[in-house]
Amino acid sequence: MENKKKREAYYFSIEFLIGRLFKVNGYEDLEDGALGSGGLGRLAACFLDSAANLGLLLHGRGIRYKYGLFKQAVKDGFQVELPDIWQDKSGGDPWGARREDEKREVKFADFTATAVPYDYPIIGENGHANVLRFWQAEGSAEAEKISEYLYPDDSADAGKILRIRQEYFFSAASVGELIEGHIKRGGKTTDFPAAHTVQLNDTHPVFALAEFVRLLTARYGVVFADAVNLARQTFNYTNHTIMAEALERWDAKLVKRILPEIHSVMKKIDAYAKKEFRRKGCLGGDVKAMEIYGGKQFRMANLAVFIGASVNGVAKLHTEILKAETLKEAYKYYPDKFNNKTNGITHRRWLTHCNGELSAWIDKKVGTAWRGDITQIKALEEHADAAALEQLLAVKRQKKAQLAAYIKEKEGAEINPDSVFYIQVKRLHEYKCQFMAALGILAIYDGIKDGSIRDFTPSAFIFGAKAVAGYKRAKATIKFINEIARLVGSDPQTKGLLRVVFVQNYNVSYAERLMPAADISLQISAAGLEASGTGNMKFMLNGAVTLGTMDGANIEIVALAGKENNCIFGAGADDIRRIEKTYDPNKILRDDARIQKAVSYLTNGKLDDGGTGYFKELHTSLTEKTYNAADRYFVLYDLPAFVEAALKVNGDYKDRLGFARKLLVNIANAAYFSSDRTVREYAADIWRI
Ligand code: 26Q
Repeated sequence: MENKKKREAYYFSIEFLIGRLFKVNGYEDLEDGALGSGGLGRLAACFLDSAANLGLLLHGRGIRYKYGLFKQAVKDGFQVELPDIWQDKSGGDPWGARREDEKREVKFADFTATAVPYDYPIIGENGHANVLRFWQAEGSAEAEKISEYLYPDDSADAGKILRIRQEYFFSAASVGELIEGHIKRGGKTTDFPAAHTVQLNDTHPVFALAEFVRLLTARYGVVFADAVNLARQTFNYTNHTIMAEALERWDAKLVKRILPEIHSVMKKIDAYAKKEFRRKGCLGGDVKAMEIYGGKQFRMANLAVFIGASVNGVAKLHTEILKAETLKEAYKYYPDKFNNKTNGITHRRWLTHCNGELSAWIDKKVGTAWRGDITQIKALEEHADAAALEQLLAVKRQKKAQLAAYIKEKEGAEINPDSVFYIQVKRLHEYKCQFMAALGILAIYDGIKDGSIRDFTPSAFIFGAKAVAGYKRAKATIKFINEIARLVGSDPQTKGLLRVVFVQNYNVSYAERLMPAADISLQISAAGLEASGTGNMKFMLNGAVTLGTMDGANIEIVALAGKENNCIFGAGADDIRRIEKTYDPNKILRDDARIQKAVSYLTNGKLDDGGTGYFKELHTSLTEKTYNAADRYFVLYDLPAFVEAALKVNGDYKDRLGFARKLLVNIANAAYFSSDRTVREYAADIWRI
């Protein structure tokens, strides 16, 4: 086999949450590159950083959105969405290099869009440079719409069509670029996989598979089965969620209307897959579960699993759930594809860059080698003497004071830097259970007032989260938290003890200030639903106790840093499976007076939702079956344990050095969660670069 070029890896992602990529003189007030909504997009950015620093050839491909994720303001406690015009701050986009010479056409049935690349260099500290390429759609007003917004509202057909166009647009531009470049350099179609491998970040770029087959058969004369085989040696798929509503399915009718050739290629792949299933002795229900096309819809995850050489989850538990539940039929017939790649974060951004004080302290204790090789941070464990722990507490105090000053300036809210900082920052979603934290705070508030909670160390609960614009319960939760902030902050009995702050416009730059300042990291998802979490890792690395459920990477965090140095509570994924059929939140409400009291704030008139009906809606979500089961995310089930755990860590905090030791052990054991480790694993096991 001819193999002149080393194999290079490409990361196709609909999101890249870069943040402030380049903090260089003169550009300090550059806006965040918020071309993403959360963990999946930030993971892509961390991977690029790690690959560049490890000298691995990993390039990114995505969309150059005109507007990033909306900017969030909070008015009267309600989220308001404002456009994020990231390119226009401080003189446009100084880092993207427009590549006229590399532009290409992407054809839809009704029009053709021009895909113009903007290249961003991703440079490691060693000078190794990879390229992140964002495609911008041009050529007509309808073409330009394609790269206007991240996640346009897809509740109606017009929005769905736009989403399909976006996904196909960047996938097809990238696949076309790679194949054409390969042939131009004298490569043969048959040795394409020896020179390229592609990681599909969730299902959003999965049209790339169909486009690859389409292009090879239609343009390069490859026979269909060979094209499928080449695709199967090239592409790999990462799953980031088991939530049914996020597993993409596209209406075949819509696909046919705007991408007729892709429609027929995907149908052909489905027929080809079904033949293979039959050869493997797979029948009936198993075929239905794995099928790509059932007559009405295309199931993108099934397409990705059938073609992908590798299928991975992003934390151990998540991968186990994929194998046992979500994709169990595929696991039965294709067990070798499945593997786990526990997520990671780049310590360069999430420690060195965002926490200079802690980094300098680590240098003093163990030397500076950890900056290049994060595994060396483990040596910190030998520095748990009282003097060292006092220094660590002083650093934490400093980061808390800095955050408090910033919050005062940005939000106008006062936080005592000597209080315990509980922080929960992440996308607002019911499964992430911000609502439970809010109810828990109300239970603590009541407990302080009625005297049942004594010796409570003053605490601040800090939240940051964006809610998808059309997600009513998420927006209601933001208002609820803000009302609780008002209630506990204006009550003379509690205001010195309890403080609640919801920070506006949580983004990467805010995260860089929040992660170093937490004492306690809230990771309280309903077990089994948070694929991994990566915020949990950032808090750990900056020295915080995880107050969390046995979910996602929390499980691996406590396995490494010890349950005794963190605080785990609530139902596990197996508990939830056991109770889910018979779970009755109304029974919990009837039987537990404290919970009943906390929940009553939704309806007792002490909190005001401004006549929106939001709080009634939240109450309904707990007590009535709607589009979901009553309390679908087991908030009331876990709430008593959450309150108890939150009070337990509050008590632990009183033992200053004991608490500092927990922080230290967490930091010392965080190296495993470096994306350097994760990217090395992808490179060795999947990409073979
Ligand atoms: C799907 C269909 C229609 C519209 C939008 C979507 C959609 C958009 C974004 C589905 C999912 C996302 C984002 C998912 C995400 O960020 N997942 C997170 O990925 C992290 C990195 O692996 C994990 O750590 C988190 O646990 C997971 O929630």
